Amino acid sequence: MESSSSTCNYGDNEHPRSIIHIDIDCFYAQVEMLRNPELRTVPLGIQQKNIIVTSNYEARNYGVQKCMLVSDALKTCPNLKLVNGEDLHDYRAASNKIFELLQTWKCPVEKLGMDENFIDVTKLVEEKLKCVHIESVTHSGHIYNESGIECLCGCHTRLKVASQLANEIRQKIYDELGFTTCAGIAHNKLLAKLVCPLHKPNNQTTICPEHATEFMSTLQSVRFIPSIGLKTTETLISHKIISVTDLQQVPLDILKKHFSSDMAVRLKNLSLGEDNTPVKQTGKPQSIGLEDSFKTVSVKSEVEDKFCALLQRLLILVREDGRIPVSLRVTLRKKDAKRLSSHRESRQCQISPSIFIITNGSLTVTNVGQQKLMTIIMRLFNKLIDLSKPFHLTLVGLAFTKFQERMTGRSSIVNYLMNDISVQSVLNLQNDCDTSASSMDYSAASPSSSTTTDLSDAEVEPSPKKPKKVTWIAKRRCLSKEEVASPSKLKVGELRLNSKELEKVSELRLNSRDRSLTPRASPAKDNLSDASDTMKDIAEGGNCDDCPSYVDKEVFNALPDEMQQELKVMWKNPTSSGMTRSSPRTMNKAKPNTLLKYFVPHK
Ligand code: DGT
Ligand code: MG
Repeated sequence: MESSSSTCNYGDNEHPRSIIHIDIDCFYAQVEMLRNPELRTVPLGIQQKNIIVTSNYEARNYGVQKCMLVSDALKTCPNLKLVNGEDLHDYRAASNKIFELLQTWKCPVEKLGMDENFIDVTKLVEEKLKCVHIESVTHSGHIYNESGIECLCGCHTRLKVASQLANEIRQKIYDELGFTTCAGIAHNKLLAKLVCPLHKPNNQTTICPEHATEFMSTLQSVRFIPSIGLKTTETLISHKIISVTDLQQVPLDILKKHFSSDMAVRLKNLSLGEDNTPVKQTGKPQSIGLEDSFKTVSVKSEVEDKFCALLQRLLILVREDGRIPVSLRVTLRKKDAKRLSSHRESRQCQISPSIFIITNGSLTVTNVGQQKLMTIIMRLFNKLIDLSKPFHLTLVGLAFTKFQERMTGRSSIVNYLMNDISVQSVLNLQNDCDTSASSMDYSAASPSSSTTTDLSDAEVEPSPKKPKKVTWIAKRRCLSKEEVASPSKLKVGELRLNSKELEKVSELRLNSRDRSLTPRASPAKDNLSDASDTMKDIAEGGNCDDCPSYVDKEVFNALPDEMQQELKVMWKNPTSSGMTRSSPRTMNKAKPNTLLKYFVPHK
């Protein structure tokens, strides 16, 4: 459950936000029907093990339900066509495509599971309202309990516009990807999600704030409130708070006896349909993993086969993700025959990024690289299992848990040039022209994924020993050879520099930072000669006579002409650009996030 600290505070009677919740109809079934159109007209069930995890609406008409046993489903609908849905790859790919499409509205999008997304269209609604006559705005789709007095804050009109947007979004998902969807539209996430399935399939429902309490009271169990989990439900039930109406009616003081004060308030608010949690833009996952469960495996060679199969599938996911992994985790579930129980154990270690090669913008691993990974996996396995004794496993898992992030740190120029990012993108260097250097580059591994490392990388792979500076030199050499750097998942349209320029700028900047930290040594002394030549080549193209003294000329010269001109104008007219020449530090304070700041030498 969200803590109250992560909520936005709005005035009591104001409903400023417009939130859309979108859910794909019979998701796995639609993926299968898109793959094989013959399935569209027959009752279809998606099977995992002996369970129907979903079915198309044709099958639902016969009474086939989610989580039915396959045997029961076939009794209910003898002509049910079954498709195995245990390989989630295509479902994940479809889910990612939908998420990517939703980004095109430039609003915060929060992914919830595989087929649900929240979109905060508040700003878009405001913009739309500037160009339309309020009287001409109508609702699209269904409205929950239409009668209602116009709210003074104007939310009815905003929700009408949001419903039009929801319709537009759903239409685009259908036109471009072929999926029908449902949508819920409300002033908060809770209500948007809850009204979404009211008119299934392929439809949408809007609810206005004045109906929130009444709508919530229609929920039979507190468990139906999305952020109330099993444990909270149990506690509530143990105190005879079963339905949402019970929760609405119980005095807050009583709730506070059983829950923390924050939690009690949150529960009370939820029961009344109040929810201030923001739509948080979803980023890339911190780890990418797969697991395989089975009855029992007790032979090492069988375990190896399982890992090998898992690795093949995992490498496909990593390729699609685009980031270069630098850490690998192995998980086992061990069965304890004596205690009739099982438990999980994991070990992880760093891996060399040089195992991964980027060819034509796509991440690949050679056969030799795969063998290396298998060696690492089996070494981790040996750490987890004492092979001198019998073992019984019921699950093996593999996950890449840390990724190399390049040029996405706080001071990266990417951050200065993108408007609305939460930076998760990676600029893929063409590191296939170099192995030694990139294998050293652990320095920029994602800080967010600093999970504990059970084994030191030295036990599995040699740890990086070369100094950072050498790494950068080798990388730059690589660039100058290839002249390519492809931004795989970066929204290039949002950058003013192209990827090649960004690479150059960032490398030059980092290099100059290196040099500013260490007094310039003679090339012969620190092996910088190649690097200096390359720097000179790049620097020769531009002209920075008008730059202030603190500006790194090489960085400046690597910028596109128009940006150079823009900066020169700003330097010439410091007052109009809101800066003074007094010192770079003052400049920093005067304009905290301007391009100019980028030129302040790092201490
Ligand atoms: P809908 O939204 O009611 O039209 O139908 P679905 O199939 O989209 O259902 P939803 O949105 O609850 O779940 C999305 C997908 O997730 C669904 O197509 C299959 C999978 N799924 C749902 N429930 C379960 C479950 O209990 N177990 C497993 N393994 N997968 C599930
Ligand atoms: Mg769905």
